[in-house]
Amino acid sequence: MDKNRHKALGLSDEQVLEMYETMLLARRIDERMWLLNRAGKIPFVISCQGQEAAQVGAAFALDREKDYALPYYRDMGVVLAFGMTARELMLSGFAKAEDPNSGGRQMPGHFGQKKNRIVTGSSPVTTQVPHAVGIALAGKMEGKDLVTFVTFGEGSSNQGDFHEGANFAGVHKLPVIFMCENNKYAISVPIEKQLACEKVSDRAIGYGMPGVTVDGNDPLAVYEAVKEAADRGRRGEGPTLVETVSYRLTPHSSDDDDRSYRAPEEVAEAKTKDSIITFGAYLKENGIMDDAKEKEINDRIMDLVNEATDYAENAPYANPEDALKYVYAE
Ligand SMILES: Cc1ncc(C[n+]2csc(CCOP(=O)(O)OP(=O)(O)O)c2C)c(N)n1
Ligand SMILES: [Mg+2]
Repeated sequence: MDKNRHKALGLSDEQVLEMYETMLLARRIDERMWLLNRAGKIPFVISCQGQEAAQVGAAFALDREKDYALPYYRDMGVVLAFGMTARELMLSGFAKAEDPNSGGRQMPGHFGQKKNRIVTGSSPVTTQVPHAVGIALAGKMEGKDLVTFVTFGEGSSNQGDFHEGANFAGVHKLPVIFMCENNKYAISVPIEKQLACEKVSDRAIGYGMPGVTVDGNDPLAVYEAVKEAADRGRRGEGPTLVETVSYRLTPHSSDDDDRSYRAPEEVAEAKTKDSIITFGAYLKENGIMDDAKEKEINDRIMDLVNEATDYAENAPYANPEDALKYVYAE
């Protein structure tokens, strides 16, 4: 990466350090969740690993006081940047009553937190896309200065919901940012078997919006693309499709064994481009972080993860009679 690229984008040293810390926090929470799952303490993990740079780079380009996020299950980096805490994510992992996402009733990864404008989603993939379009329409009708940011995987970009949502947003010039986190697999299906076009972003032209593909391991490239999309949306010029290309570094979920469909060498090769390493190196090259600072950040993050784990493990479960809460009118 070129020197001081962040300055040209209007980002301060403090802001890029905060981006790095958010990426690292997401990674360390995720790693802890795998350990807890293998120890039989939490039921399920679906990872952000390999996608932190895309998630955090994008979130930092938004107005996190006003804009709406409609994340998909891997977006730990997005929700942390929007204000969800390590403790709250761990409460969801342990399925405890105090989990703000669903009171421990949904699987982990079903993010939702009203105060931070993180809109809850459903398990069928891509259903969040029409919701994002609807919120953008409501914002436009009410004259509000808001952009909606919705993410999904590349496999999910084949679902009708994506095409219907993109078309409606294109026709009505709604301020929606469609961000496809292309991690090259949809469970066991590789990208070559998912799309007949070369890029997911090629689909944008069909809906009258710009489509760009950027390096999903580079948080600054994603920041730049999403910032431009947000500015466009705020100017009333309509939606944008951003595709971030990275790689899913873990199996699909804690219930998947990826050795049955991809070579370990392929995963090892992808790990050499891990954004936690490459963005850390960028910060060091630019004199923003040194070894001592890196250790201080790591120690602080591990303290947070430990505290969150202990708190969530000891927190009470929901009462059985709360299972139907909010399902029917109270
Ligand atoms: C409508 C629907 N079909 C199938 C599934 C099962 N499913 C869950 S995740 C997934 C793969 C999605 O792949 P992709 O969109 O590339 O996202 P990734 O998991 O790779 O981030 C599938 C098929 C589902 N949840 N919803
Ligand atoms: Mg995928």
